[in-house]
Amino acid sequence: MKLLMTAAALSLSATAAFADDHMMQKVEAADQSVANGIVSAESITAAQNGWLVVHRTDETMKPGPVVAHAPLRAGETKDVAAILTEEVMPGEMLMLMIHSEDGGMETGVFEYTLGAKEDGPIKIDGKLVMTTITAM
Ligand SMILES: [Cu+2]
Repeated sequence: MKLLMTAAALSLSATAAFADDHMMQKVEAADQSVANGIVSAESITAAQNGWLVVHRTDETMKPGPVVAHAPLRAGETKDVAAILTEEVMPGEMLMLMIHSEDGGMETGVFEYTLGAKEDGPIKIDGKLVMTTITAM
């Protein structure tokens, strides 16, 4: 009986922890070499299936042209890799952003172009969910 109650308490707290994580959408990535043609994020937590979108950016922190994207599942994904479609040189800044799968014509097809609504960025309290890195 005592053991059963302990197990129940453990599973309850595990559920609560998952719920907290689920609400906390985020992108974790570090400065990295992209010489292998890949931009990596160590961990991404998204509320829905969607996309990791990699924009060019600079000190102004405005998202620029898209240079890579990769599909994301709802929940936490470790080690997300996006293939670069353009060359990125050492010292250039990149912005890794969570985009949704909403508003386009097709599910599973990346339809975003800069400024478009299709598969556009998610926002929490009006803020983009993103992080910036510098290519090394
Ligand atoms: Cu974006």
